[in-house]
Amino acid sequence: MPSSVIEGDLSAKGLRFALIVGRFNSFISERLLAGALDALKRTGCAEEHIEIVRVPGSWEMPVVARELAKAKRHDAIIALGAVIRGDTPHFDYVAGEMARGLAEVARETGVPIGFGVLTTNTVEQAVDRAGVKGGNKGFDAAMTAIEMANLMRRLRQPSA
Ligand code: INI
Repeated sequence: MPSSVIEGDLSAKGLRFALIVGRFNSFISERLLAGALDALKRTGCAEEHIEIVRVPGSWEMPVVARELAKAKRHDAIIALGAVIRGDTPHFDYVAGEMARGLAEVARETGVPIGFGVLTTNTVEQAVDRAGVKGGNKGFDAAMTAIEMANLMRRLRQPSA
């Protein structure tokens, strides 16, 4: 039997969040934002503890996440957007650097980042994951950010 199990709970009470939202493909990212806000509200996050930062597209997310994370004003960040494959290799550069950059910021700063940026082959796949058949990945990313924010708090307690 393990002597202790450390995990984060799903209460957002008293936690602060920054939501980075891409304007590109905004018909998707606004649905993801609605899902994330729903999760935060339903888990007890106060409205004044939610900051929304809009960026032009997913490419811009890592630099903004880094600035926010370094300021240490939030317990977690949630990135919300959609990169949808087109006819050129552009998708690979935007999606790859966005994902790599966000992961790097979280590791470098210790501020968890909920990954709610869709990377899909088609518009239909994105729609499905923004509140239709595949649930709402913005909601899911917010729930993960809540759990991670609580987990990081616990890990930083001397008695954890
Ligand atoms: N940004 C996205 O968030 N999603 C996309 O699908 C996308 N595509 O396909 O081009 C996209 N491009 C814009 C990019 O994120 C930057 O905002 C732009 O290149 C200016 O730096």
